[in-house]
Amino acid sequence: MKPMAAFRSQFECRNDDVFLASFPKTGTTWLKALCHTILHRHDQEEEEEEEDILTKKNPHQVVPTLEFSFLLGRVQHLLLSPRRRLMHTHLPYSYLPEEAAAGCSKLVYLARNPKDTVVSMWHFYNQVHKGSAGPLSVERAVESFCSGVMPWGPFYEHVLGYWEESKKRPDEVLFLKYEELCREPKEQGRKLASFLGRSFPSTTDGSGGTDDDDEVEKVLWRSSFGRLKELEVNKYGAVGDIYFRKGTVGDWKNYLTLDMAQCIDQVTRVKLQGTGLSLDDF
Ligand code: PAP
Repeated sequence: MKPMAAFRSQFECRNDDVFLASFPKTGTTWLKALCHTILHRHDQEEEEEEEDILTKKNPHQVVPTLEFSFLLGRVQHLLLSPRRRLMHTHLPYSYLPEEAAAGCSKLVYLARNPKDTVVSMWHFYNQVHKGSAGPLSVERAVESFCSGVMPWGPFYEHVLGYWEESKKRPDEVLFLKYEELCREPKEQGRKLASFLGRSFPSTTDGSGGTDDDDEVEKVLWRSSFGRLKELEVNKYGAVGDIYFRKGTVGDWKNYLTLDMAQCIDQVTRVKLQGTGLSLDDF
């Protein structure tokens, strides 16, 4: 595929690049909004609410997915940008441009529990193909997921590629989980900011809290599902609201039968055995 080859051969890494990576439907939109907000939170022009670029553009327009940018031939402004570059990819780790994989930049991976990923993917597919071939059944979606026939390849190999790399190079590859971000957003937000070299200053205020809680909370709120979903740009803009469905953990319980859930759990057990990684939904 030409654009992919172009991405792999033409991409030149910079030391301060930030790469985000994720399997589709594991929280990409959230990760993009969060990282952008963390990195730009002190920019003069983005201090004020009305100057927040997320009020004008969907997170996918703010942080491009590189393989799409190459496919559409829209890469020059990004590649030549004088600012610190924040980019995303759905590619498996082994497909990354050599330079990026070799470690000249920061890489953040977001994983999600497989059952919510399938359900989110299934909804998305049916939304996108509404009115065409007829809806995809949830059974077929689960079958496809379990057999590894997915856009960007099999889920487990995708996750494990980045997981292994994060263990080898923890200073350069950060592995996050959607469920942990939901459960302990402040801790995870701090971890992410610190990894990106944009730590929230941490001073204890004597009451067990910290003085910078406001700052963390502001960043989390700006990238939150509730806020983004309600913004005009995401309701009626070019990209639409397709990336904001429920944004919760455990929605699979509303769609998967016990058999389907057990089938996914079984594949998960086999694939993750001995890797030290768990992808539960808590
Ligand atoms: P992509 O990989 O195609 O870009 P991605 O953003 O990963 O899509 O998937 C959308 C999922 O993230 C949706 O999950 P759901 O179907 O289970 O609801 C969407 O609701 C969720 N999502 C989008 N933005 C946020 C956010 N700010 N916080 C939490 N979840 C979010």
